[in-house]
Amino acid sequence: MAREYLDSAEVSVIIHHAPCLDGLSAAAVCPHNVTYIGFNPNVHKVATHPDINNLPGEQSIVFFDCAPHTVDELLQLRTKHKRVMIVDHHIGSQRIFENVEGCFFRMDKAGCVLAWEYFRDTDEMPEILVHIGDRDLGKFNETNRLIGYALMDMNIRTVASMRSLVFLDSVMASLVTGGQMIVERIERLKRDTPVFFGELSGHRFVYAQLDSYQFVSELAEYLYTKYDVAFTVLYYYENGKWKFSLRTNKDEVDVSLIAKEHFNGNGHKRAAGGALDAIPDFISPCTSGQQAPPVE
Ligand SMILES: [Mn+2]
Repeated sequence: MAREYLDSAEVSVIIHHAPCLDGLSAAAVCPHNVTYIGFNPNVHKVATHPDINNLPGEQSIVFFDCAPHTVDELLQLRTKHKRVMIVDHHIGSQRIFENVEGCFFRMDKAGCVLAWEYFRDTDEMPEILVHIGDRDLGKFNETNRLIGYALMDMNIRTVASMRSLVFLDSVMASLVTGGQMIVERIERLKRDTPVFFGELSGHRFVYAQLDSYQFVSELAEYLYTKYDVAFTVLYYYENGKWKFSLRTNKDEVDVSLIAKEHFNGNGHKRAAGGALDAIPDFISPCTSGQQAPPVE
């Protein structure tokens, strides 16, 4: 189907979801010398994306793991190029493009798996793509949890770096080991981080200072599960500001409101954040174990 619409050997441009491990992996398995363009639908529009607009005409373009916002945007692009195809698994985009020619959607497969099948057909898929794909579909297991930790820690941002990983023979074993090391780091953080309790907007909360944003979610989950609190506040010093991350697992608590009122911030009901110039009074000053801000 997708191949009948556009032969994979003809593809000259790949527009892939970014920053996203699945989208980068989709681009990484393309075996040809093509132009890669990262596309974040939350930020970009096709019509105003400079890299897309600066393409010379008559390209054969595939959107992998992402799509334009409207059918009009797609049709507009098709006026300038030979072929523009969409291969995606986002349900919102499926609703927009399901009756449009050259748009292929599968809800049961991730972008990188769809890309592999399109470009590589029956070749055996590297195991790492199965795990990246499953994570992208929200199917978590012990192995892909470890791999996810390791990949996130590597902060992969480019197709080239993803490609250099995907085809390494040792990649699975190395990422699992790397992930185990990160699990150890998180366990150590849970064990060694001094925590304190406060009260805000009638809610008891637990707070702790961290070195960075990394592992905020893991530590927050640990703390709100362990202690009888409405929410967690984890904070760290970054770029001259104190950053605060609020998390809750309680339906009756809306941390976005608390972040707005007390932390100059915003966010979602269960996860929110803010930034202040100083640590506020209700995060009690210098209890034992609290570190001074780093000297800059
Ligand atoms: Mn995806």
